[in-house]
Amino acid sequence: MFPLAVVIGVLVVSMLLGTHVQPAQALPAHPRSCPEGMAVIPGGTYRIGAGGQRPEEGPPAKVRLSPYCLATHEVTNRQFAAFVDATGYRTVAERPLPADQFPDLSDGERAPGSLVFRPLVPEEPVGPMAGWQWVAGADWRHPEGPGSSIDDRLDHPVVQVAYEDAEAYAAWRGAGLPSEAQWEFAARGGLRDQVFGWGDTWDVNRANTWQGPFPYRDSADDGHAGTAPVGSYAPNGYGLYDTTGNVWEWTRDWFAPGHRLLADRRDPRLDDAGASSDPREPGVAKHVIKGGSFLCSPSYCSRYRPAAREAESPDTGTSHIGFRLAAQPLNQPITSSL
Ligand SMILES: [Ca+2]
Ligand SMILES: [Ca+2]
Repeated sequence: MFPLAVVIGVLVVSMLLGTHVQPAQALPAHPRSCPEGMAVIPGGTYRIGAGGQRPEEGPPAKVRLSPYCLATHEVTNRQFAAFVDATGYRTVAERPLPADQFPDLSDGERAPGSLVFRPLVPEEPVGPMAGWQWVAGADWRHPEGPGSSIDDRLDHPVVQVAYEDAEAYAAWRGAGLPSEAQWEFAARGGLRDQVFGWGDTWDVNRANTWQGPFPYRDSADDGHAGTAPVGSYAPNGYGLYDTTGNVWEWTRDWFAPGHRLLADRRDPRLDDAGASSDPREPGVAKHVIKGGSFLCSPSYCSRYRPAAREAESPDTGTSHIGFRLAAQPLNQPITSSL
């Protein structure tokens, strides 16, 4: 122990010199900050995935993340419209299929369009498409096809965007898309190994999902059938909205069953399309989507859990997939995956 007089002497000298005694764990000189509309996600070590749920989610694997920024909201129709107005960008769903790649299709079959969900009528059998159908003329401005509109949905998440559409928007904003590991860590909201983004108990009022018999009738007990305006439900512990439900969200990772390829790595991501595999459709490289949507019900998919994941073809826009942006902290050296 130092004599009290010596300690006091050091403090006095420090004050005279305009300095102060540093605590053992000094705070960063410049606290991390993020671009407007994004939250600081502190990073750390966690277990991605879950055991005892669906086979593609497990077993859990330890990964480590550097700090990063993630948008607090899904990208809205209003934001995507500003991008299209500024750049003239045409989404994948607005382009006809190229004749040289699809020579066996008629002009009508190559017409622009996208996948749209429509509830089945009572007694209608649930086929493999479970209510999904290809609709010519469906695109981000007409999410359910000709006659539908986003005029009263400008603050809803944009949908009918393929992966390259999400990438193009992100590049225009000077941002990127999150890796699966980043997306899941953020969706957990600071909790560890819990089932939902707020704890272990399901709460229908915490997110926009589906209630009632899927794919027949959504009773909308949560207040919304179809998409909801972003931010309609309580945020998670990191201030992120709609990481549970509303619309699925693209991540930059290619899909492979389980997390073996990410295990024990720092800022892991699966960038190799050749490593992608979906047992249901071998040979087709797909991206990971996360968070579930307004179509997820406890009886049918439950994929609104942070650990849940789905594989989606990058050229597929649908009426329940959107995205959110990620970025590096503004005043940090570039160390991680964005
Ligand atoms: Ca709902
Ligand atoms: Ca979402």
